[in-house]
Amino acid sequence: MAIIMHIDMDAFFASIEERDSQYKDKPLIVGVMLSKNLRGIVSTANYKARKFGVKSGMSLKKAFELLKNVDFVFVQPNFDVYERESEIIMKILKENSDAFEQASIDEAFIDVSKRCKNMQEAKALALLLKAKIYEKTGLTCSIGIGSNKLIAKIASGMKKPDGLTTVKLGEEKEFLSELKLSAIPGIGKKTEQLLKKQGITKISDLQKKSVFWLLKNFGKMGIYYFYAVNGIDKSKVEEEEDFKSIGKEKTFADDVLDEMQIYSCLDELCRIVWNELKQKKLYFKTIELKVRYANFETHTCGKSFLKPIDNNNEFKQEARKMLQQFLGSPMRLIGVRAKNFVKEKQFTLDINNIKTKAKSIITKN
Ligand code: TTP
Ligand code: MG
Repeated sequence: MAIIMHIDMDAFFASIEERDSQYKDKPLIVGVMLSKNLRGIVSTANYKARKFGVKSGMSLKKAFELLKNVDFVFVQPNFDVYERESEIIMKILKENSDAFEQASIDEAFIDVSKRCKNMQEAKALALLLKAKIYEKTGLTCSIGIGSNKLIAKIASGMKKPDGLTTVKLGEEKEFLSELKLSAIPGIGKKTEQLLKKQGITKISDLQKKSVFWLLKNFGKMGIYYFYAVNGIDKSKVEEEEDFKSIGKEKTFADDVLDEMQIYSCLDELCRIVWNELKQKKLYFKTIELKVRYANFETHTCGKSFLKPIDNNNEFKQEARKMLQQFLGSPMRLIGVRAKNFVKEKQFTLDINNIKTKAKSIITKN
């Protein structure tokens, strides 16, 4: 039997900022403010701010509105600090596992099947890891333990913050049954709405459906849903081998405000990057966008997708969507980069493709 853990730091950026600031018990938002009139989005918020409805990805305008009667703290991200803390945490996890896989800046899967004889031992190790991480960083995390990555990932989100949830072998299906459909990585709002119209609201409703029904309604994705709702995931805990990227930037001769000109430059950059990817037979799951304003203020923004991007049009459309939020001030440079490569055109339907829900991370440097 495999014993897998998923470790996810609690309100990661916000917890670090709270730890390092003198404001301890206040709602705190980390976000990128693009101009003084509150344009920008929330990267994350501490749990005190979340009580008021503040969420990752929300516009800062809306977040500030929600907290208008409250004494709160706003911080711009300090990405270098987060990277440093992440390295410390990942080192602890790597040293205490049989196999290790980093899934994002603040989460990882570890396989502990060899060093833990049973769930009891795994639970003890999880408590030890929590203590070690806290001792080295002063930060808390939530851990899920199960017989595979899917179950461990869902379990880690169950009792946040500072949670520990274990799911015994054989109890996966029961554990999932009462959860909302969106608990399954890869089932987003659109699919949830679609299923709701057919009276399917909980995972137990989907567990009753046959693989044929799922295949008919969702194509290949239906097979993944079938396995996932039944608690099955065969993917291994393994380190990503390829963190390379391919990108292209353009510095304008004169600062540009005109949206059409900026969009067409972006299209051209995407085309150049796409051609290079095609030559190397690479597809990819992350787009990174870089924008430098006339005053040299520079922003990078990344977005990851569940399925590899496999056509140039989709690449352009997604890059354009990401650019939207930065328009409105004269630009000096734009750049686009493809990361997180997938060899050949493969849509394997395991958790590796659904690793983390689509996530946008914006940094300022
Ligand atoms: P998450 O683990 O998704 O969120 P979190 O750690 O802040 O909170 P939770 O306790 O629910 O795990 O993401 C990790 C960090 O990634 C987060 O602290 C900030 C950053 N991030 C963004 O910049 N944009 C986003 O849309 C999301 C979801 C995260
Ligand atoms: Mg987290």
